[in-house]
Amino acid sequence: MKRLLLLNGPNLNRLGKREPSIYGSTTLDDVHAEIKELTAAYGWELDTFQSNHEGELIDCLQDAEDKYQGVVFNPGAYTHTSIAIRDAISGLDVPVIEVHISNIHQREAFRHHSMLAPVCYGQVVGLGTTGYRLAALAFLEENKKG
Ligand code: CA2
Repeated sequence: MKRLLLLNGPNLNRLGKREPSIYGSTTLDDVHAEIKELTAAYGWELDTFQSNHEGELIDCLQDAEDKYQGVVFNPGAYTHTSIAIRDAISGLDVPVIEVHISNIHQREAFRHHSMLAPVCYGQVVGLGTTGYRLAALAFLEENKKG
């Protein structure tokens, strides 16, 4: 069975509970449930993981090797700072799509640059939590083609 990993970085456990004007009112549990339903409709399994700790995210990416057809990853603020996460993605044989709920290009200058985008398969930005769905669909539809 094909498998997708949905990975979220720091503070995203607070999704839907704080700052709804930026991040909306959908919780991370809601996102997990929605993507679970979507992947199941394609006959895929979904694993989810969220951590506020850089090393745990790196461990999770390393463990993803050979287990998944794709990773949908919102790295939170580590997007803009983490060479270590970039190295983990770069050394991984599984494609990663970077997702941002907000439009990072409309926000503070320090959010405009992603350390990770150059080593990711793709990027979805600024479409709210629908971005997770679109990233998952990219893998689901791409793999359907054989
Ligand atoms: O737009 C995104 O998805 C971000 O990855 C979110 C990060 C931010 O540092 C990135 O620049 C863009 C922050 C995640 C914080 O999530 C919260 C959600 C609700 C309430 C408080 C924080």
